[in-house]
Amino acid sequence: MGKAPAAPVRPTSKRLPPTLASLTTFGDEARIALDTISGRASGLVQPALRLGVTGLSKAGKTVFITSLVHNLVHGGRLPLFEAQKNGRIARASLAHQPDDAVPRFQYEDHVRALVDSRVWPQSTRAISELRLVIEFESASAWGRMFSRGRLALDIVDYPGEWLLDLPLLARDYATFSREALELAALPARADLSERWRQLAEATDPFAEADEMRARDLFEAFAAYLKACKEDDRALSTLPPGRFLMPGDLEGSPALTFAPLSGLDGRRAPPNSLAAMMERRYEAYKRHVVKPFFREHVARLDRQIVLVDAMQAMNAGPAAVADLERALTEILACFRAGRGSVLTDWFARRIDRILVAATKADHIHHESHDRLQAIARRLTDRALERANFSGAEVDVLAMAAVRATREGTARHGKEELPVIMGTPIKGETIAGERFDGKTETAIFPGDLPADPAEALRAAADEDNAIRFVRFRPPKLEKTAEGLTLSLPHIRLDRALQFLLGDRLA
Ligand SMILES: Nc1nc2c(ncn2[C@@H]2O[C@H](COP(=O)(O)OP(=O)(O)OP(=O)(O)O)[C@@H](O)[C@H]2O)c(=O)[nH]1
Ligand SMILES: [Mg+2]
Repeated sequence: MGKAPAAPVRPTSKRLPPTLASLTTFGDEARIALDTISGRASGLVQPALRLGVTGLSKAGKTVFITSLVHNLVHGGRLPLFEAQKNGRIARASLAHQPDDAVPRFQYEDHVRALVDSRVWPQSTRAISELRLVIEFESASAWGRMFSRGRLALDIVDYPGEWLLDLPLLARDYATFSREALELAALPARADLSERWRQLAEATDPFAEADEMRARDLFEAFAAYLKACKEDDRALSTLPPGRFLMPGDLEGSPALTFAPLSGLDGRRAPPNSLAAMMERRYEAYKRHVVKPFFREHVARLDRQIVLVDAMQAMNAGPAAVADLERALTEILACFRAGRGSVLTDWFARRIDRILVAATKADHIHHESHDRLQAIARRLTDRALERANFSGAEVDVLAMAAVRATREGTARHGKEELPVIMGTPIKGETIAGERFDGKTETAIFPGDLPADPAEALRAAADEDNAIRFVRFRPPKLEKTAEGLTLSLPHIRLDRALQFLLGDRLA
Protein backbone atom coordinates (compact mmCIF):
# COMPACT_ATOMS: atom_id res chain seq x y z
CA MET A 1 0.00 0.00 0.00
CA GLY A 2 1.36 3.39 -0.84
CA LYS A 3 1.84 5.71 2.07
CA ALA A 4 2.00 9.17 0.62
CA PRO A 5 4.31 11.69 2.28
CA ALA A 6 2.46 14.59 3.81
CA ALA A 7 3.84 17.46 1.72
CA PRO A 8 1.72 17.51 -1.38
CA VAL A 9 2.64 20.86 -2.93
CA ARG A 10 4.43 20.92 -6.24
CA PRO A 11 6.65 23.82 -7.13
CA THR A 12 5.62 23.88 -10.79
CA SER A 13 1.91 23.83 -10.16
CA LYS A 14 1.12 27.24 -11.61
CA ARG A 15 -1.17 26.15 -14.39
CA LEU A 16 -2.96 23.56 -12.27
CA PRO A 17 -5.97 24.38 -10.13
CA PRO A 18 -4.85 24.14 -6.50
CA THR A 19 -7.07 21.22 -5.57
CA LEU A 20 -5.88 19.12 -8.49
CA ALA A 21 -2.26 20.09 -8.02
CA SER A 22 -2.34 18.60 -4.56
CA LEU A 23 -3.73 15.28 -5.73
CA THR A 24 -0.38 13.72 -5.97
CA THR A 25 2.94 13.91 -4.27
CA PHE A 26 6.60 13.62 -4.98
CA GLY A 27 6.26 10.08 -3.69
CA ASP A 28 3.73 9.08 -6.31
CA GLU A 29 5.66 10.70 -9.06
CA ALA A 30 8.96 9.11 -8.21
CA ARG A 31 7.37 5.73 -7.83
CA ILE A 32 5.66 5.91 -11.19
CA ALA A 33 8.89 7.05 -12.79
CA LEU A 34 10.70 4.09 -11.29
CA ASP A 35 7.98 1.68 -12.32
CA THR A 36 8.08 3.05 -15.82
CA ILE A 37 11.84 2.77 -16.07
CA SER A 38 11.91 -0.76 -14.74
CA GLY A 39 8.99 -1.58 -17.04
CA ARG A 40 10.94 -0.27 -20.00
CA ALA A 41 14.05 -2.09 -18.88
CA SER A 42 12.26 -5.44 -18.72
CA GLY A 43 10.66 -4.44 -22.02
CA LEU A 44 14.12 -4.59 -23.55
CA VAL A 45 14.28 -8.27 -22.86
CA GLN A 46 10.82 -8.88 -24.18
CA PRO A 47 8.64 -6.10 -25.58
CA ALA A 48 5.42 -5.94 -23.57
CA LEU A 49 2.14 -4.20 -24.18
CA ARG A 50 -0.26 -3.65 -21.29
CA LEU A 51 -3.86 -3.59 -22.41
CA GLY A 52 -6.48 -2.35 -19.95
CA VAL A 53 -9.99 -3.74 -20.39
CA THR A 54 -12.69 -1.86 -18.57
CA GLY A 55 -16.38 -0.97 -18.64
CA LEU A 56 -19.22 -0.84 -16.15
CA SER A 57 -20.38 -4.12 -14.66
CA LYS A 58 -21.87 -6.57 -17.18
CA ALA A 59 -20.49 -4.57 -20.11
CA GLY A 60 -18.76 -7.72 -21.39
CA LYS A 61 -15.14 -7.49 -20.14
CA THR A 62 -14.73 -11.14 -19.21
CA VAL A 63 -16.30 -12.37 -22.44
CA PHE A 64 -14.14 -10.01 -24.49
CA ILE A 65 -10.86 -11.14 -22.94
CA THR A 66 -11.79 -14.80 -23.14
CA SER A 67 -12.71 -14.55 -26.81
CA LEU A 68 -9.67 -12.45 -27.68
CA VAL A 69 -7.32 -14.99 -26.13
CA HIS A 70 -9.21 -17.98 -27.52
CA ASN A 71 -9.12 -16.55 -31.04
CA LEU A 72 -5.42 -15.79 -30.87
CA VAL A 73 -4.44 -19.10 -29.33
CA HIS A 74 -6.60 -21.13 -31.73
CA GLY A 75 -5.90 -19.10 -34.86
CA GLY A 76 -9.47 -17.86 -35.20
CA ARG A 77 -10.99 -16.17 -38.21
CA LEU A 78 -9.65 -12.63 -37.97
CA PRO A 79 -9.50 -11.30 -41.54
CA LEU A 80 -9.10 -7.67 -40.52
CA PHE A 81 -6.29 -8.40 -38.09
CA GLU A 82 -3.43 -7.97 -40.49
CA ALA A 83 -0.74 -10.09 -38.82
CA GLN A 84 -3.10 -13.05 -38.55
CA LYS A 85 -4.51 -12.64 -42.04
CA ASN A 86 -1.02 -12.71 -43.55
CA GLY A 87 -0.02 -15.76 -41.58
CA ARG A 88 2.67 -13.90 -39.65
CA ILE A 89 1.57 -15.10 -36.22
CA ALA A 90 3.50 -18.26 -35.49
CA ARG A 91 2.07 -18.96 -32.08
CA ALA A 92 0.19 -17.37 -29.23
CA SER A 93 0.34 -18.97 -25.81
CA LEU A 94 -0.34 -18.17 -22.18
CA ALA A 95 2.60 -17.36 -19.96
CA HIS A 96 3.26 -16.39 -16.34
CA GLN A 97 1.97 -12.93 -15.59
CA PRO A 98 4.45 -10.30 -14.39
CA ASP A 99 2.54 -9.20 -11.26
CA ASP A 100 2.39 -11.74 -8.45
CA ALA A 101 0.04 -9.65 -6.33
CA VAL A 102 -2.77 -9.47 -8.90
CA PRO A 103 -5.21 -12.38 -9.28
CA ARG A 104 -4.89 -14.27 -12.53
CA PHE A 105 -7.72 -13.93 -15.07
CA GLN A 106 -9.34 -17.37 -14.92
CA TYR A 107 -9.19 -17.98 -18.65
CA GLU A 108 -9.60 -21.76 -18.56
CA ASP A 109 -12.72 -21.60 -16.35
CA HIS A 110 -14.30 -18.99 -18.59
CA VAL A 111 -13.56 -21.01 -21.74
CA ARG A 112 -14.99 -24.12 -20.14
CA ALA A 113 -18.20 -22.25 -19.30
CA LEU A 114 -18.54 -20.72 -22.76
CA VAL A 115 -17.48 -23.63 -24.92
CA ASP A 116 -18.30 -26.78 -22.96
CA SER A 117 -21.34 -25.73 -20.94
CA ARG A 118 -22.55 -22.98 -23.24
CA VAL A 119 -23.22 -20.64 -20.32
CA TRP A 120 -21.84 -17.14 -19.87
CA PRO A 121 -18.95 -16.83 -17.44
CA GLN A 122 -19.65 -15.70 -13.90
CA SER A 123 -19.50 -12.09 -13.01
CA THR A 124 -16.04 -10.99 -11.85
CA ARG A 125 -15.82 -8.31 -9.22
CA ALA A 126 -12.20 -7.22 -9.04
CA ILE A 127 -9.02 -6.78 -10.98
CA SER A 128 -7.29 -9.67 -12.75
CA GLU A 129 -4.50 -10.14 -15.23
CA LEU A 130 -3.33 -12.55 -17.93
CA ARG A 131 -0.18 -12.67 -20.06
CA LEU A 132 -0.30 -13.90 -23.62
CA VAL A 133 2.94 -14.22 -25.57
CA ILE A 134 2.59 -13.72 -29.31
CA GLU A 135 5.39 -14.98 -31.54
CA PHE A 136 5.29 -13.35 -34.94
CA GLU A 137 7.27 -12.65 -38.02
CA SER A 138 7.84 -9.02 -38.79
CA ALA A 139 6.23 -7.72 -41.98
CA SER A 140 9.40 -5.88 -42.94
CA ALA A 141 12.60 -7.45 -44.25
CA TRP A 142 14.47 -5.23 -41.81
CA GLY A 143 12.49 -6.57 -38.85
CA ARG A 144 12.93 -10.18 -39.99
CA MET A 145 16.69 -9.79 -40.03
CA PHE A 146 16.60 -9.52 -36.25
CA SER A 147 14.97 -12.87 -35.60
CA ARG A 148 11.40 -13.67 -34.90
CA GLY A 149 9.43 -11.12 -32.89
CA ARG A 150 7.85 -11.77 -29.51
CA LEU A 151 5.28 -9.55 -27.89
CA ALA A 152 4.09 -10.12 -24.33
CA LEU A 153 0.51 -8.91 -24.16
CA ASP A 154 -0.54 -8.24 -20.56
CA ILE A 155 -4.29 -7.96 -20.34
CA VAL A 156 -5.72 -6.29 -17.25
CA ASP A 157 -9.45 -6.63 -16.50
CA TYR A 158 -10.74 -4.05 -13.99
CA PRO A 159 -14.15 -2.57 -13.11
CA GLY A 160 -14.97 0.77 -14.73
CA GLU A 161 -16.63 1.68 -11.44
CA TRP A 162 -13.18 2.02 -9.89
CA LEU A 163 -12.18 4.65 -12.43
CA LEU A 164 -15.13 6.78 -11.38
CA ASP A 165 -13.33 7.32 -8.09
CA LEU A 166 -10.71 9.58 -9.65
CA PRO A 167 -12.73 12.79 -9.14
CA LEU A 168 -12.84 12.01 -5.40
CA LEU A 169 -9.13 12.78 -5.17
CA ALA A 170 -9.93 16.42 -5.85
CA ARG A 171 -12.88 16.60 -3.43
CA ASP A 172 -12.81 17.00 0.32
CA TYR A 173 -15.28 15.17 2.51
CA ALA A 174 -17.70 18.10 2.82
CA THR A 175 -17.89 18.53 -0.96
CA PHE A 176 -18.31 14.80 -1.46
CA SER A 177 -21.18 14.81 1.06
CA ARG A 178 -22.91 17.78 -0.48
CA GLU A 179 -22.71 16.42 -4.04
CA ALA A 180 -23.87 12.96 -2.99
CA LEU A 181 -26.94 14.44 -1.29
CA GLU A 182 -27.74 16.62 -4.29
CA LEU A 183 -27.54 13.70 -6.71
CA ALA A 184 -29.59 11.50 -4.42
CA ALA A 185 -32.41 14.03 -4.35
CA LEU A 186 -32.75 14.17 -8.16
CA PRO A 187 -36.07 12.77 -9.42
CA ALA A 188 -34.48 9.65 -10.97
CA ARG A 189 -32.92 8.66 -7.65
CA ALA A 190 -35.10 10.22 -4.98
CA ASP A 191 -37.19 7.14 -4.28
CA LEU A 192 -34.20 4.81 -4.20
CA SER A 193 -32.26 7.03 -1.81
CA GLU A 194 -35.11 7.89 0.51
CA ARG A 195 -34.19 5.58 3.37
CA TRP A 196 -30.58 6.71 3.40
CA ARG A 197 -31.49 10.39 3.14
CA GLN A 198 -33.93 10.06 6.04
CA LEU A 199 -31.27 8.43 8.16
CA ALA A 200 -28.73 11.09 7.19
CA GLU A 201 -31.19 13.90 7.99
CA ALA A 202 -31.89 12.36 11.39
CA THR A 203 -28.18 12.13 12.23
CA ASP A 204 -26.32 14.89 14.04
CA PRO A 205 -22.92 14.94 12.34
CA PHE A 206 -21.32 16.66 15.32
CA ALA A 207 -22.52 14.16 17.91
CA GLU A 208 -19.95 11.78 19.34
CA ALA A 209 -18.71 9.13 16.88
CA ASP A 210 -20.59 5.88 17.17
CA GLU A 211 -19.51 2.80 15.24
CA MET A 212 -23.03 1.37 14.98
CA ARG A 213 -24.39 4.60 13.61
CA ALA A 214 -21.53 4.78 11.11
CA ARG A 215 -22.27 1.27 9.97
CA ASP A 216 -26.01 1.90 9.62
CA LEU A 217 -25.32 4.98 7.52
CA PHE A 218 -22.82 3.12 5.37
CA GLU A 219 -25.20 0.22 4.85
CA ALA A 220 -28.11 2.47 3.91
CA PHE A 221 -25.92 4.47 1.53
CA ALA A 222 -24.43 1.35 -0.07
CA ALA A 223 -27.92 -0.17 -0.41
CA TYR A 224 -29.02 2.95 -2.27
CA LEU A 225 -26.05 2.78 -4.65
CA LYS A 226 -26.79 -0.88 -5.23
CA ALA A 227 -30.48 -0.14 -5.89
CA CYS A 228 -29.46 2.41 -8.55
CA LYS A 229 -27.36 -0.24 -10.20
CA GLU A 230 -30.12 -2.83 -10.17
CA ASP A 231 -32.88 -0.47 -11.19
CA ASP A 232 -34.62 -1.06 -14.53
CA ARG A 233 -33.58 2.38 -15.63
CA ALA A 234 -30.04 1.07 -15.44
CA LEU A 235 -28.79 4.15 -13.62
CA SER A 236 -25.07 3.98 -13.74
CA THR A 237 -22.75 4.14 -10.87
CA LEU A 238 -21.87 6.80 -8.39
CA PRO A 239 -18.70 6.76 -6.34
CA PRO A 240 -17.22 5.37 -4.17
CA GLY A 241 -16.67 2.57 -6.66
CA ARG A 242 -15.61 0.03 -4.03
CA PHE A 243 -18.99 0.26 -2.28
CA LEU A 244 -20.45 -1.81 -5.09
CA MET A 245 -17.32 -3.79 -5.94
CA PRO A 246 -15.30 -4.03 -2.75
CA GLY A 247 -12.82 -6.52 -4.17
CA ASP A 248 -10.91 -7.81 -1.13
CA LEU A 249 -11.71 -4.77 1.02
CA GLU A 250 -15.16 -5.84 2.17
CA GLY A 251 -15.86 -4.77 5.75
CA SER A 252 -12.68 -2.75 6.27
CA PRO A 253 -12.98 0.64 8.03
CA ALA A 254 -11.74 2.52 4.97
CA LEU A 255 -14.97 1.31 3.44
CA THR A 256 -17.29 2.03 6.37
CA PHE A 257 -18.21 5.64 5.75
CA ALA A 258 -21.03 7.61 4.14
CA PRO A 259 -21.80 11.23 3.25
CA LEU A 260 -23.37 13.24 6.08
CA SER A 261 -26.03 15.91 6.00
CA GLY A 262 -25.86 19.26 7.83
CA LEU A 263 -22.09 19.82 7.76
CA ASP A 264 -22.67 23.44 6.71
CA GLY A 265 -18.98 24.25 6.44
CA ARG A 266 -18.55 23.93 10.23
CA ARG A 267 -15.43 22.44 11.76
CA ALA A 268 -16.07 18.99 13.17
CA PRO A 269 -14.92 18.38 16.78
CA PRO A 270 -12.22 15.66 16.91
CA ASN A 271 -14.42 12.97 18.48
CA SER A 272 -17.47 13.60 16.34
CA LEU A 273 -19.08 11.31 13.80
CA ALA A 274 -18.23 13.84 11.07
CA ALA A 275 -14.54 13.72 12.00
CA MET A 276 -14.53 9.93 11.95
CA MET A 277 -16.28 9.78 8.58
CA GLU A 278 -13.88 12.33 7.16
CA ARG A 279 -10.88 10.33 8.36
CA ARG A 280 -12.21 7.19 6.72
CA TYR A 281 -13.04 9.00 3.52
CA GLU A 282 -9.47 10.30 3.36
CA ALA A 283 -8.15 6.81 4.13
CA TYR A 284 -10.21 5.45 1.27
CA LYS A 285 -8.63 7.93 -1.08
CA ARG A 286 -5.13 7.33 0.20
CA HIS A 287 -5.16 3.56 0.58
CA VAL A 288 -7.58 2.52 -2.13
CA VAL A 289 -7.99 5.08 -4.88
CA LYS A 290 -4.45 6.37 -5.26
CA PRO A 291 -2.69 3.00 -5.21
CA PHE A 292 -5.14 1.67 -7.77
CA PHE A 293 -4.33 4.45 -10.19
CA ARG A 294 -0.64 4.36 -9.47
CA GLU A 295 -0.16 0.61 -9.60
CA HIS A 296 -2.57 -0.32 -12.35
CA VAL A 297 -3.95 2.45 -14.50
CA ALA A 298 -0.69 4.37 -14.73
CA ARG A 299 1.10 1.42 -16.27
CA LEU A 300 -1.30 0.75 -19.15
CA ASP A 301 -0.25 1.30 -22.78
CA ARG A 302 -3.59 0.77 -24.47
CA GLN A 303 -7.15 0.78 -23.23
CA ILE A 304 -10.49 -0.61 -24.39
CA VAL A 305 -13.67 0.72 -22.78
CA LEU A 306 -16.71 -1.50 -23.29
CA VAL A 307 -20.17 0.03 -23.21
CA ASP A 308 -23.56 -1.64 -23.38
CA ALA A 309 -25.25 1.13 -25.35
CA MET A 310 -28.22 -0.98 -26.40
CA GLN A 311 -29.17 -1.80 -22.86
CA ALA A 312 -29.04 1.88 -21.94
CA MET A 313 -31.17 2.87 -24.94
CA ASN A 314 -33.70 0.23 -24.09
CA ALA A 315 -33.84 1.44 -20.50
CA GLY A 316 -34.65 5.02 -21.49
CA PRO A 317 -33.18 8.53 -21.72
CA ALA A 318 -32.18 8.71 -18.04
CA ALA A 319 -30.02 5.62 -18.48
CA VAL A 320 -28.47 7.03 -21.66
CA ALA A 321 -27.64 10.29 -19.89
CA ASP A 322 -26.11 8.31 -17.05
CA LEU A 323 -24.02 6.18 -19.40
CA GLU A 324 -22.79 9.32 -21.09
CA ARG A 325 -21.84 10.79 -17.74
CA ALA A 326 -19.98 7.64 -16.74
CA LEU A 327 -18.18 7.51 -20.10
CA THR A 328 -17.18 11.15 -19.73
CA GLU A 329 -15.66 10.46 -16.35
CA ILE A 330 -13.95 7.32 -17.53
CA LEU A 331 -12.39 9.05 -20.54
CA ALA A 332 -11.38 12.03 -18.39
CA CYS A 333 -9.13 9.62 -16.48
CA PHE A 334 -7.07 9.16 -19.64
CA ARG A 335 -6.85 12.81 -20.59
CA ALA A 336 -3.37 14.17 -21.15
CA GLY A 337 -1.83 17.39 -19.98
CA ARG A 338 -4.38 18.42 -17.40
CA GLY A 339 -5.31 17.56 -13.90
CA SER A 340 -2.78 16.06 -11.62
CA VAL A 341 0.72 14.88 -12.25
CA LEU A 342 -0.60 11.44 -11.45
CA THR A 343 -3.05 11.54 -14.35
CA ASP A 344 -0.47 13.16 -16.62
CA TRP A 345 1.80 10.22 -16.15
CA PHE A 346 -0.58 7.64 -17.41
CA ALA A 347 -2.31 9.82 -19.91
CA ARG A 348 1.01 10.32 -21.59
CA ARG A 349 1.63 6.63 -21.71
CA ILE A 350 -1.70 5.44 -23.13
CA ASP A 351 -1.69 6.27 -26.84
CA ARG A 352 -4.76 4.43 -28.07
CA ILE A 353 -8.22 4.04 -26.59
CA LEU A 354 -10.99 2.02 -28.17
CA VAL A 355 -14.59 2.56 -27.11
CA ALA A 356 -16.54 -0.54 -28.13
CA ALA A 357 -20.31 -0.96 -28.07
CA THR A 358 -20.69 -4.62 -27.17
CA LYS A 359 -23.19 -7.39 -27.85
CA ALA A 360 -23.85 -6.33 -31.47
CA ASP A 361 -24.98 -9.90 -32.16
CA HIS A 362 -28.34 -8.92 -30.67
CA ILE A 363 -29.13 -6.96 -33.83
CA HIS A 364 -29.02 -7.75 -37.52
CA HIS A 365 -25.84 -6.72 -39.38
CA GLU A 366 -27.82 -4.03 -41.19
CA SER A 367 -27.92 -2.19 -37.87
CA HIS A 368 -24.27 -2.70 -36.89
CA ASP A 369 -23.13 0.54 -38.50
CA ARG A 370 -25.99 2.32 -36.80
CA LEU A 371 -24.93 1.01 -33.42
CA GLN A 372 -21.41 2.15 -34.19
CA ALA A 373 -22.67 5.62 -35.14
CA ILE A 374 -24.60 5.82 -31.87
CA ALA A 375 -21.52 4.80 -29.88
CA ARG A 376 -19.49 7.34 -31.78
CA ARG A 377 -21.90 10.11 -30.93
CA LEU A 378 -21.91 9.11 -27.25
CA THR A 379 -18.13 9.06 -27.29
CA ASP A 380 -17.76 12.37 -29.14
CA ARG A 381 -19.99 14.08 -26.64
CA ALA A 382 -18.12 12.51 -23.75
CA LEU A 383 -14.77 13.56 -25.24
CA GLU A 384 -16.03 17.08 -25.67
CA ARG A 385 -17.38 17.26 -22.14
CA ALA A 386 -14.19 15.80 -20.77
CA ASN A 387 -12.18 18.36 -22.76
CA PHE A 388 -10.18 15.43 -23.97
CA SER A 389 -6.78 15.49 -25.59
CA GLY A 390 -3.97 13.00 -25.84
CA ALA A 391 -4.58 9.45 -26.98
CA GLU A 392 -6.07 8.48 -30.32
CA VAL A 393 -9.65 7.35 -29.75
CA ASP A 394 -11.59 5.02 -32.02
CA VAL A 395 -15.12 3.61 -31.77
CA LEU A 396 -16.50 0.23 -32.79
CA ALA A 397 -19.66 -1.87 -32.60
CA MET A 398 -18.64 -5.42 -31.74
CA ALA A 399 -19.66 -8.77 -30.33
CA ALA A 400 -16.77 -10.56 -28.66
CA VAL A 401 -18.80 -13.76 -28.87
CA ARG A 402 -21.44 -14.08 -31.50
CA ALA A 403 -24.35 -16.02 -30.03
CA THR A 404 -26.66 -15.65 -33.03
CA ARG A 405 -26.86 -16.37 -36.76
CA GLU A 406 -28.75 -14.29 -39.29
CA GLY A 407 -31.57 -15.11 -41.63
CA THR A 408 -34.79 -13.77 -43.03
CA ALA A 409 -38.34 -14.69 -42.16
CA ARG A 410 -41.48 -14.11 -44.11
CA HIS A 411 -44.10 -12.06 -42.34
CA GLY A 412 -47.17 -11.76 -44.61
CA LYS A 413 -45.68 -10.37 -47.79
CA GLU A 414 -42.64 -8.91 -46.11
CA GLU A 415 -39.19 -10.46 -45.76
CA LEU A 416 -37.87 -9.53 -42.35
CA PRO A 417 -34.22 -9.76 -41.28
CA VAL A 418 -34.08 -12.02 -38.21
CA ILE A 419 -31.47 -13.34 -35.84
CA MET A 420 -31.44 -16.92 -34.63
CA GLY A 421 -30.08 -18.35 -31.46
CA THR A 422 -30.96 -20.32 -28.35
CA PRO A 423 -32.54 -18.02 -25.76
CA ILE A 424 -31.45 -18.69 -22.19
CA LYS A 425 -33.89 -20.76 -20.17
CA GLY A 426 -36.59 -18.59 -18.62
CA GLU A 427 -36.22 -15.67 -21.05
CA THR A 428 -39.54 -14.48 -22.48
CA ILE A 429 -40.62 -12.56 -25.51
CA ALA A 430 -44.23 -11.66 -26.35
CA GLY A 431 -45.43 -14.00 -23.62
CA GLU A 432 -43.47 -16.98 -24.88
CA ARG A 433 -41.14 -18.59 -22.39
CA PHE A 434 -37.99 -20.36 -23.59
CA ASP A 435 -36.61 -23.66 -22.38
CA GLY A 436 -32.90 -23.04 -23.02
CA LYS A 437 -32.76 -25.76 -25.66
CA THR A 438 -34.83 -24.58 -28.58
CA GLU A 439 -33.38 -22.40 -31.28
CA THR A 440 -35.60 -19.45 -32.13
CA ALA A 441 -35.72 -16.72 -34.76
CA ILE A 442 -36.34 -13.21 -33.54
CA PHE A 443 -36.97 -10.00 -35.39
CA PRO A 444 -35.01 -7.63 -33.17
CA GLY A 445 -36.15 -4.38 -34.80
CA ASP A 446 -33.95 -1.71 -36.33
CA LEU A 447 -31.94 0.98 -34.69
CA PRO A 448 -32.83 4.47 -35.94
CA ALA A 449 -30.59 5.72 -38.76
CA ASP A 450 -30.00 9.03 -37.00
CA PRO A 451 -27.86 8.49 -33.88
CA ALA A 452 -29.10 11.70 -32.27
CA GLU A 453 -32.64 10.47 -32.57
CA ALA A 454 -31.67 7.04 -31.27
CA LEU A 455 -30.26 8.57 -28.13
CA ARG A 456 -32.96 11.15 -27.62
CA ALA A 457 -35.89 8.88 -28.23
CA ALA A 458 -34.23 6.09 -26.30
CA ALA A 459 -36.77 3.37 -26.33
CA ASP A 460 -40.40 3.94 -25.98
CA GLU A 461 -42.22 0.66 -26.48
CA ASP A 462 -42.28 0.97 -30.26
CA ASN A 463 -38.66 1.49 -31.04
CA ALA A 464 -37.09 -0.64 -28.30
CA ILE A 465 -34.87 -3.41 -29.58
CA ARG A 466 -36.42 -6.73 -28.73
CA PHE A 467 -33.84 -8.12 -26.48
CA VAL A 468 -33.50 -11.66 -25.23
CA ARG A 469 -30.35 -13.11 -23.80
CA PHE A 470 -29.06 -15.98 -25.89
CA ARG A 471 -26.87 -18.86 -24.80
CA PRO A 472 -23.31 -18.84 -26.13
CA PRO A 473 -23.12 -20.51 -29.55
CA LYS A 474 -22.51 -24.15 -30.24
CA LEU A 475 -19.03 -24.35 -31.70
CA GLU A 476 -18.45 -26.11 -34.96
CA LYS A 477 -15.89 -28.86 -35.23
CA THR A 478 -13.41 -29.66 -37.93
CA ALA A 479 -13.42 -33.03 -39.68
CA GLU A 480 -10.75 -34.12 -37.18
CA GLY A 481 -13.02 -33.23 -34.29
CA LEU A 482 -11.19 -30.06 -33.20
CA THR A 483 -13.40 -27.27 -31.95
CA LEU A 484 -13.00 -24.02 -33.81
CA SER A 485 -12.48 -20.71 -32.10
CA LEU A 486 -15.28 -18.55 -30.78
CA PRO A 487 -17.23 -16.68 -33.47
CA HIS A 488 -17.39 -12.90 -33.11
CA ILE A 489 -18.31 -9.67 -34.84
CA ARG A 490 -15.49 -7.21 -35.57
CA LEU A 491 -13.19 -8.52 -32.86
CA ASP A 492 -10.50 -8.49 -35.56
CA ARG A 493 -10.93 -4.74 -36.04
CA ALA A 494 -10.56 -4.22 -32.32
CA LEU A 495 -7.34 -6.27 -32.34
CA GLN A 496 -5.95 -4.41 -35.31
CA PHE A 497 -6.47 -1.06 -33.62
CA LEU A 498 -5.20 -2.20 -30.23
CA LEU A 499 -2.13 -4.23 -31.25
CA GLY A 500 -1.72 -4.25 -35.00
CA ASP A 501 1.13 -1.72 -35.05
CA ARG A 502 3.09 -3.67 -32.44
CA LEU A 503 3.13 -6.75 -34.66
CA ALA A 504 4.13 -4.91 -37.83
N1 LIG B 1 -24.75 -12.10 -27.00
C1 LIG B 1 -23.68 -11.64 -26.35
N2 LIG B 1 -23.76 -11.46 -25.03
C2 LIG B 1 -22.68 -10.99 -24.39
C3 LIG B 1 -21.46 -10.69 -25.06
N3 LIG B 1 -20.59 -10.24 -24.15
C4 LIG B 1 -21.22 -10.25 -22.97
N4 LIG B 1 -22.49 -10.71 -23.10
C5 LIG B 1 -23.52 -10.84 -22.06
O1 LIG B 1 -23.21 -9.91 -21.04
C6 LIG B 1 -23.02 -10.57 -19.80
C7 LIG B 1 -21.90 -9.92 -19.05
O2 LIG B 1 -20.67 -10.20 -19.70
P1 LIG B 1 -19.31 -10.26 -18.89
O3 LIG B 1 -18.22 -10.46 -19.87
O4 LIG B 1 -19.41 -11.17 -17.74
O5 LIG B 1 -19.27 -8.75 -18.37
P2 LIG B 1 -18.27 -8.09 -17.34
O6 LIG B 1 -18.06 -6.70 -17.81
O7 LIG B 1 -17.07 -8.95 -17.17
O8 LIG B 1 -19.18 -8.08 -16.03
P3 LIG B 1 -18.71 -8.07 -14.50
O9 LIG B 1 -17.64 -9.08 -14.36
O10 LIG B 1 -19.97 -8.41 -13.78
O11 LIG B 1 -18.25 -6.68 -14.24
C8 LIG B 1 -22.75 -12.02 -20.16
O12 LIG B 1 -23.14 -12.85 -19.11
C9 LIG B 1 -23.58 -12.19 -21.41
O13 LIG B 1 -24.91 -12.45 -21.05
C10 LIG B 1 -21.42 -10.90 -26.48
O14 LIG B 1 -20.42 -10.66 -27.16
N5 LIG B 1 -22.56 -11.38 -27.06
MG1 LIG C 1 -16.16 -9.73 -15.61
